Amino acid sequence: MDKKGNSIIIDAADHVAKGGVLNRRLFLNSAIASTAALATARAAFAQEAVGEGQDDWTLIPGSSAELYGSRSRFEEERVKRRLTPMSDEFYNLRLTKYTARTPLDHMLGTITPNGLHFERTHQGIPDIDPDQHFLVIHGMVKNPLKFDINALENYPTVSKQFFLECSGNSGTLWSETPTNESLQAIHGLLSGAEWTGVLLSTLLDECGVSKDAKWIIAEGADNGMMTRSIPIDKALDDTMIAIRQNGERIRPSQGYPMRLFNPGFEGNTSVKWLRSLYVTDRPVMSIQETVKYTDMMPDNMSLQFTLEQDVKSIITKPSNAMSLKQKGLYEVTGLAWSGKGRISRVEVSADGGKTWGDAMLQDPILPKMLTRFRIPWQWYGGPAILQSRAYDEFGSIQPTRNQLIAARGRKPTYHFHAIQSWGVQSNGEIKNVYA
Ligand SMILES: Nc1nc2c(c(=O)[nH]1)N[C@H]1C(S)=C(S)[C@@H](COP(=O)(O)O)O[C@H]1N2
Ligand SMILES: [Mo]
Repeated sequence: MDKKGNSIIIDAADHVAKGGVLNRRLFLNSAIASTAALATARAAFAQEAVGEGQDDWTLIPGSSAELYGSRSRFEEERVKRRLTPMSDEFYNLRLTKYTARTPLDHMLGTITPNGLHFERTHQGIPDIDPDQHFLVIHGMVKNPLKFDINALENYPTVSKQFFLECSGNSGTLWSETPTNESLQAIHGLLSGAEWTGVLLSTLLDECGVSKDAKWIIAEGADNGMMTRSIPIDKALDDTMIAIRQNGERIRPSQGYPMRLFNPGFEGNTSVKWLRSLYVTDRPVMSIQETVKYTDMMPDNMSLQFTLEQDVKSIITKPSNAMSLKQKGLYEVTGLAWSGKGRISRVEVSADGGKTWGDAMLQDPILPKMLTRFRIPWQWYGGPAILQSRAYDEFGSIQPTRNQLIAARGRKPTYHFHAIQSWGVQSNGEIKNVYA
């Protein structure tokens, strides 16, 4: 039914997969779009009630302008990062203190506001005075160089949108039983932003890198002195020294005043509070690339330097952050991304992966950035299993959880990128399930 009570006829031909998955173009019909909006609303308001019983803000002048804008106090209450840890075998208490997860259920586009960007530090956030912080580039170079933030701001900069994902994101889905934690807790180590910085290739060019150089060792100025080895090919490609995030200087939690940013790579390699880049012919084999951030295979051998994030997608709405209040039309929407490049296709299933329909991809579709997808779905009121499956332009396909486990076993804790399932119950409740 639409708002005026007329029934909306959905053609049999508009069903593109079983379980109510509909043609993505149906939302171009405004009657259908508004019906879906109505079904998704948490509470249905009768139209005549609008305007009644609310304060009238038109009667007095509003507050004065601020030197630095802040959120509505109501949003401060409602939209927050999540600090609590995952309560399962893969996570320990240290994550509570040093981890904040993005509220993906509140994101509608692809850019994460700076105050909601996820945050992961191993040893806390240093309080760095930018006048006392320098980055040195040394090792196998002709002229070692030293930069402060002001020097970097005077170089030609590039601004590009990229996702950042901790390779531990969604790691709880490796476990035997499906967790009851929220969308935000499971997948919230993921954000998207416009990063501005100086391409590392520009600085390396000025330093005169030896032709025998193969790796660059990046080190942070935090208490943990995060150290990672970056292949020279990546360093000469799109790696940047990021100094701004969505237009403003990057936040202390994101690496103020400067961080390494490796587009598409696991978050850990994007070393924050960057102070040293040491050019060399071999990787340093730091704790972060030996004990941690390696993927143990079924034969107990570990994959090392699995740097590129795999093709992946998640449904952010509906998710277990909400329950469905009534039968009818819904919009299924979510995010897809690949560390290799652009997303080329996303499919959605409502029957646990037996049949699939193509979702609409929202422009712009940028390489190594989140892409939003959407598709109409009719909920008949019975059980349903919602899934999304992403493809990238290089032909990589997001695997099912069973395929991923068949290939990699259950020992890895990082790089979980398989299809995730939201189990819709008959009463409208939604749970994370294994299908
Ligand atoms: N110096 C330093 N860099 C660091 C870390 C750290 O603890 N210290 N954490 C890494 C990890 S594990 C991740 S996932 C990303 C998180 O970046 P964000 O906090 O800006 O989202 O930063 C990486 N860079
Ligand atoms: Mo991470």
